Amino acid sequence: MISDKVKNILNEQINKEFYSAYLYLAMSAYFDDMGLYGFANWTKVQAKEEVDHGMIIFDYMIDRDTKVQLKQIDVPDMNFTSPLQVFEKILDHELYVTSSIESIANLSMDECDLATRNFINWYLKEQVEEEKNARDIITSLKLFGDEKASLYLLNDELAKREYHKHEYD
Ligand code: OFO
Repeated sequence: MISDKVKNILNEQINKEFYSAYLYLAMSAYFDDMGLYGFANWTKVQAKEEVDHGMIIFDYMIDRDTKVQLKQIDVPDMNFTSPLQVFEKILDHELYVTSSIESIANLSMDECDLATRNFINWYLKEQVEEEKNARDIITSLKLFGDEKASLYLLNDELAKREYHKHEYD
């Protein structure tokens, strides 16, 4: 049985994952507008993965016979000024999500909910990858971002990202 505290924090996390999808979609639209279609692709694929993250928690709550409460999704700030600024926002956002996943891990331990503690490990691992992806792109943008030819090459690289449904394993 999931406690009320764990139920609430999981419901909040579903909302954060769907907000993340919204945020990445807003970024994708910005890049598309600039003609940076590879960047637009990368952020759109990420948006789809965020929906998967939300759905995995949704399914877990259903499996545990726990009430899902959907909350309003905030509108993301769409004032983007450059590819580097967008990826810095992504890193900040993912650091925030990591800390909220860590809060779930800590709360599930406090509540002796070992199933949720075990479940959330997948997200802890996922966050390491998401932070690294953002950091790597920031590094490239800082090194070469001012040169049009390099931005074009990076855009080409990001165009290769393909969406694969994120499954919980
Ligand atoms: Fe769901 O990991 Fe990004 O936000």
